Amino acid sequence: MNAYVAEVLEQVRRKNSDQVEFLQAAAEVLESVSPVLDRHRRYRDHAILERIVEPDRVLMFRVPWQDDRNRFQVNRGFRVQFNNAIGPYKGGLRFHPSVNLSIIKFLGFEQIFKNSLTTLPMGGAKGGSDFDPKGKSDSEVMRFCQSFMTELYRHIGPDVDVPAGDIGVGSREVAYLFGQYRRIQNEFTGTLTGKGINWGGSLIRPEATGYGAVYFAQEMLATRKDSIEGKICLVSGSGNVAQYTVEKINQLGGKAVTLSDSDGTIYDRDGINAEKLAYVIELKNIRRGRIKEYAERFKAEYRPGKRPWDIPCDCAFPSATQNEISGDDARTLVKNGCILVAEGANMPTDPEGVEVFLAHKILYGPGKAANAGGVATSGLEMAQNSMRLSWSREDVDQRLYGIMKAIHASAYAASVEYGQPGNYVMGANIAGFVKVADAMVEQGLV
Ligand code: NDP
Ligand code: 2IT
Repeated sequence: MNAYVAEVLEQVRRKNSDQVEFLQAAAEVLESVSPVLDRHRRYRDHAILERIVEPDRVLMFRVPWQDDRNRFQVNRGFRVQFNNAIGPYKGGLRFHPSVNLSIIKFLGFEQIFKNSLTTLPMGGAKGGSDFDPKGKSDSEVMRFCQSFMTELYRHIGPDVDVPAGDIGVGSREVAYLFGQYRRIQNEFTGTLTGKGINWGGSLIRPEATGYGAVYFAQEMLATRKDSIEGKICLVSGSGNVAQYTVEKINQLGGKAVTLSDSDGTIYDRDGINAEKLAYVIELKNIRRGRIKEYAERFKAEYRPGKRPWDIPCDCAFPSATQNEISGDDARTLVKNGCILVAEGANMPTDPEGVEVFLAHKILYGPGKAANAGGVATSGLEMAQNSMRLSWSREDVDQRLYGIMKAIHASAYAASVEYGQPGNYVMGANIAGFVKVADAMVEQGLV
């Protein structure tokens, strides 16, 4: 490894020793860009690595709210504005009990390079709370969102920082957050993305991350003159990303056979067709039920407490959460014939698992490339809001498809340029990094 990279990585480890997820993400990116630092002295002279690993600012705040029994509750809110060298801060909000500073920093750090890859002008940020929307009434979620925004509003804006959804933050939460922002600021601007279609949202944004992940998979398969048609696919999670991943797999002639949630996995050998997917969308987004009910409804197999990875497949689309594929899971996938992994989730494969996929030279699309379609379409929502226009489904889908092709092409080109053709981990990290690093060099020491 390049000596400068090793030195900065050591500093990062020393300064953030308790931030396991952030260290994992930082180590992967820094190790990947090591050959770039060997070739280009200017990044060291401009202290790019020291600067890029330190967020511009970290906001942490109290979120007090009242539950339906009038009891006072307090959660912790976060917004990490990591880097705005190429555009306003942009990234989702995650509401999940596991949320802490390490998780928000890892997500914000990844977002810098992902957003750079999209070809659109967006910087990197992430936020959220340890609030758990599960089991809460709509009124409780509304009061929580209003309280969260009562602090966050002063730090965001259409040219400053544009939040969106992530785990636990879907159309309902974005709507409550936007309503409160609009009220406090007395302005109607595109300060959040993922908005409702009738009030500034973009068509295809709900579908974008899942569709994009499958488009990215198609691009990887095309390098081997193959396609998704006829492929057996495992999908984890059953939320926003998983749902539209299944829809696009079906549209392109593949067969999705699993979905999961934190309680277990359903395995439907006949495939999760459009009708069954409509049931899942209603179950998860309206009734807010558990995936187990699918097994009862359609006589599919339910595997309590298990993830999908030991089921034989051609392709895997992890779409739940970080570190959901271990080294052992990766070995099992490869042994069972899996030839492609496209990450809908952020950092779903742990470092040992990544090594397994790279060693076996399977088509492995890391999250910051494969799931960039979501934030890219958020960028398209921002563009439409600025113009006060809205584009058709076909138009947005076409642009999304073009962006996923461009991300694939630039990641592939960087992997070739640095001597490891088809290593998309290296390629995506380098392509995403160089654009931001050059902007930082050009803009001076800030
Ligand atoms: P949702 O909240 O809609 O769905 C999340 C799904 O993952 C649920 O099925 C949930 O199960 C499961 N899940 C969440 N946490 C865990 C956990 N700790 N263990 C097991 N299962 C878990 O979120 P999204 O679909 O939006 O996000 C899924 C992933 O995709 C995340 O990694 C997110 O960062 C990433 N992503 C999302 C984008 C977007 O546009 N939404 C864009 C790019 C990436 P349960 O209901 O039991 O919690
Ligand atoms: O991880 C991600 O890229 C997202 N959750 C989407 C962020 C966004 O701003 O649309």
